[in-house]
Amino acid sequence: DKFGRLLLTGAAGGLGKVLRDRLKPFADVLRLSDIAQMSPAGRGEEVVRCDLADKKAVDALVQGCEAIVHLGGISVERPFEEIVEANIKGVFNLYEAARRHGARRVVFASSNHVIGFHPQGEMLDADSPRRPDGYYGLSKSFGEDLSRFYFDRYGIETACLRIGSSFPEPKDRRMMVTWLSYADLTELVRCCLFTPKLGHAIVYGMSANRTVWWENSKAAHLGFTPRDSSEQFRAKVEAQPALDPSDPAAQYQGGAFVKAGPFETL
Ligand code: NAI
Ligand code: 15L
Repeated sequence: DKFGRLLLTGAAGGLGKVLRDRLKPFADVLRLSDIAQMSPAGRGEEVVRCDLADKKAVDALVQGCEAIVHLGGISVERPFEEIVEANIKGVFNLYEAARRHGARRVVFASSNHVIGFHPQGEMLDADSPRRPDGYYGLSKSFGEDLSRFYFDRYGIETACLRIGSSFPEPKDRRMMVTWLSYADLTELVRCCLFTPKLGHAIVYGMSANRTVWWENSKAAHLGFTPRDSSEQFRAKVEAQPALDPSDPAAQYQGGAFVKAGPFETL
């Protein structure tokens, strides 16, 4: 299975750099895009620098692509005025371009921050109510709803990946639960790109960690089985001092995001 041309947005970012090599086998041509500078195009690559908030540029970016892995956007809590450009207008521009040019499938990097205000320890699934923990989480929640609309109205399939914490290693106790290894991330994206019938799916992105707060039974059709576990890092993580249990960062699934801001932008 291979696409003719696959688009990867956010290619200059942490996960974009990881997936740049790992998605290569899935397409004849991998088109890479970001607002930031990327390393020059290698064999089988195209590099297009563009701002997701620029509708015309995004329209041209998507033309010719059969599928999209959408990682581009602001990835942390920021003032609404910034989030609205990159994440809200950005995801709208992307789906409009997909509709206009006939791209059939999107893997959308949503986030655990759409459910960040659920208490730690509570088990959630795809149908649990969303409780975004900030403007960033709200923008991902919008992206999930927007992609649902483009599926219902136009049949564009999307997997919304509610990624936990995808870094080389978990950095704290919370990430022992939310960690998603790069290998498991790659396998999750592969499953979403190639499952015969994707539909519109919500799937949590975490490795096979000893403790988890999310379950993916409603996304079983993807055939995703994580292989890694954060357990190998436990001694290192637990050598750090624990947060005060009254700290909201220790109480809610979104961790420190729940206490970011407010931002004074007036
Ligand atoms: P990152 O911040 O390293 O990468 C995001 C990329 O998007 C950056 O290279 C940035 O330049 C680009 N970008 C920002 N604004 C843009 C704009 N207006 N137009 C075009 N490009 C723009 O983030 P990371 O960690 O690589 O995450 C990738 C995606 O996955 C993001 O959408 C993030 O929200 C999501 N995610 C990541 C998690 C993680 O643990 N790494 C967890 C949950 C979600
Ligand atoms: C996210 O959504 C962020 O993009 C990432 O930088 C991490 O902070 C992650 O969530 C997390 O919750 O650990």
